[in-house]
Amino acid sequence: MQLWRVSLAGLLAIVAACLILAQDTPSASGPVTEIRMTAKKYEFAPDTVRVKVGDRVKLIITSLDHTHGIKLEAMHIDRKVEKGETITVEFIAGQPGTYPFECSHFCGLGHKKMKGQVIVAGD
Ligand SMILES: [Cu+2]
Repeated sequence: MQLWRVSLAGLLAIVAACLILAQDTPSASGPVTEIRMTAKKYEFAPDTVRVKVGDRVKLIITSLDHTHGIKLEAMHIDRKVEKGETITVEFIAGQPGTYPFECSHFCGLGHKKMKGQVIVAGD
């Protein structure tokens, strides 16, 4: 009987710990938002991506004409997209705000203008 109580207490402690951990990362179980995007000289299409706080965002990016890159600094993303290839980058929309991204691989005269933004809306 005593042993049963000890193990029950242990079980409750584990459950409590799991709940606390789960609260720390509520967004990890949020819905996945998939957004397809193309990159070409000198634009991302769409160039504005709207998501909600807590979304797990999957950007599926295809480069149509040249090697480009996507640098989304706030999410610690900087990836190259080779011509004709498709990459997937994922992040969790943790905080409301507007987060700019840009092409991070020199692609020509308009490279500096090749930009976009992720807008994370609050509840
Ligand atoms: Cu570029």
